[in-house]
Amino acid sequence: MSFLKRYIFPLLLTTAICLFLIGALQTNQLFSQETDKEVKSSGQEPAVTVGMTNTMKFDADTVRINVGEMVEWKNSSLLAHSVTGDPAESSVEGSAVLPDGAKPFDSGMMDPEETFTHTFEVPGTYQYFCIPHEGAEMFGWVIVEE
Ligand SMILES: [Cu+2]
Repeated sequence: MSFLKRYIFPLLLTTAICLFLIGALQTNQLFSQETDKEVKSSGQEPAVTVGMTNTMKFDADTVRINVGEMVEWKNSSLLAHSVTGDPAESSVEGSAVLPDGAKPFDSGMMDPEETFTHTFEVPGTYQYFCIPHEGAEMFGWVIVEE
């Protein structure tokens, strides 16, 4: 009995924990595959990809696309950033400027390597900003042509 208590039970417990962790990892992988599928099934490829840098800039800071095209942002830095085209989220007036009739957009906080996409349906010039670096004037512009 003491042999069971000292060796077998801890071994069983460890095995159970390992199996649980493996199960959790697999579930996570399944979820992320699902997300990939959803993104791909939207069928749209980004017209352009904009990086986000350690020096608190969007790179390129200005991009030109046509109506209906999608822009992808990738946080290619070690900092958290956001892509925010929503005047309601800004603390300085003029950080976000949208054409009339355009819907605001906001990535929320993006950790390193995260991506965000937005499709632009209304022509005009959009100015967006990064919430944590608004004070450093981390701004970007999307010019959407008809
Ligand atoms: Cu930023």
